[in-house]
Formats: sequence, structure tokens, C-alpha cells
Amino acid sequence: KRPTLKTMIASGRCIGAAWFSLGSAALVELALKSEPDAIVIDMQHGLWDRRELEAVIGMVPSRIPVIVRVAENTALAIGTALDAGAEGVIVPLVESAKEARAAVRHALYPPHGNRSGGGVRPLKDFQSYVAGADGIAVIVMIETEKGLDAAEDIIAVDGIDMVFIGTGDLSLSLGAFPIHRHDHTVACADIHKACRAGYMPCGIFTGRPEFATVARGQGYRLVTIANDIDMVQRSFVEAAKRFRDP
Ligand code: 3PY
Ligand code: MG
Repeated sequence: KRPTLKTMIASGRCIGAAWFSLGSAALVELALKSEPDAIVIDMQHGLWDRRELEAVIGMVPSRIPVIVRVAENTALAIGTALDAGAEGVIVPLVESAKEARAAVRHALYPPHGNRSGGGVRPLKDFQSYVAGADGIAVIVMIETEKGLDAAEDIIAVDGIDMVFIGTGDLSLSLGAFPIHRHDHTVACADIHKACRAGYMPCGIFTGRPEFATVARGQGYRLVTIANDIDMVQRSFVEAAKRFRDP
């Protein structure tokens, strides 16, 4: 049996994830040929609905863990992602220790949390599912100025497995968009530094292979090698360009 996502994170290796927003299980199936370390299904900005989520997780071979970036930090969003079979959740826009504690609570069954028992997949063998459910990985995103200011408090929260930097929102929040100004780079480095000081694994949204490689070299522990929007658009643009200017 392969290690759980939680164990993979704790092992200190860098996880290279493929990120999917387009709501297409067919696209995920094609991308599986690249053997990513993990798959992220984006329910915050992506086109996935709940049925598609359930279907896509059922289709991904068990050797590849699926992480769901949930729409929001609520019991429903986190509970349904986990019920569908996600091994971990990425919770967006976490700005305080209180919010980080809520994310952990939503992900765990009592007595440690308030996750509600149910769903379709977990009920196939609920007893053994519950026995393993404390192995869910809780990843909180720091991606706002407020979250940046609260980074140390967030990192100290019990039950968090990783902090994940949302580079896009962070630059928007800092007023550094579209040019990745120096303060954005500094903010990422500050979060990473705070994580290292708190022995907390830190990941970062990179979205393209060249950035993912750099981030791995910097010690980030979850990077996005590729995302479907960028891959599809870039491939089409490059093919058309080659045709027009041979
Ligand atoms: C961000 O960059 O803000 C993200 O949430 C990753 O898509
Ligand atoms: Mg974001």
C-alpha cells in the first residue's frame, strides 16, 4: 500500500501535483499518463460540480492521492469533498488561527472535529473509513495580507499539515498584480520562513513546470507542475503559432 498523502507530506519530499479546473474527467484521465504525485481538483474557481467530483475521484487510480481545493472554509464544502474520497483538502483564504482551527474541525469526525458522517463512498465500509479518517491532510492557504500578518498564529494551529501559498490572490491582496513586484516575492519568502521556523511544510501555487522546479529547489513541499487551463491554452496557442509562422 502506498503512503497516505499525510505521510507523503510529513516525509519531507516535494509533491508535484497536477491541478484541474476545467471540470473534465476526460482531461484528468489523459493527464494521468504523466503520473503526477497528486491531483488537485479545484472546487473554488474550477467548473466541477459535486457529481463530477465524485466520479473523477472514483476514476483516479488509488496510487495517486486526490486533494480537493474546496470552495470555502465550511463544514459542507470540506465534508462533501472528503465524502467524495479526497485524501486532503486545500482550504482557501485562511486569515487567522481561528479560521485555521475551523478548517481542522470541519475535516475531522468527533471527538476531534464536527465532520458529519455520511456520503456514498464512506458508507461502503464506514467503520474502516472512520478508522482511517484521521489521516486526512488539512492544507490551509495563506493568500491575503491579513493571512500573511497572521502566518505565525496559523502555523501554530494543531492539526494543520501544510500551509499553501496562493500566489495569485496574494499579489492581488498586496496590490502587486499584474507585475509580480518585489513585495510579493518577499511575502512568499516570509511565509516560507515562518513555516520553516514552525516546522510546518509549505507549498506554493506555481502552475507551470519551470516555476515548479524552482520552487522545489527553494524547499517548497507541494508545487503545481501544471494546470489544465494553462496546458490547454498554451498548447493551442503554440500549435496555431507554428502553423501561421512555420
Ligand atoms: C492563488 O494563486 O490565489 C490560488 O488560489 C491558486 O490557484
Ligand atoms: Mg487563491
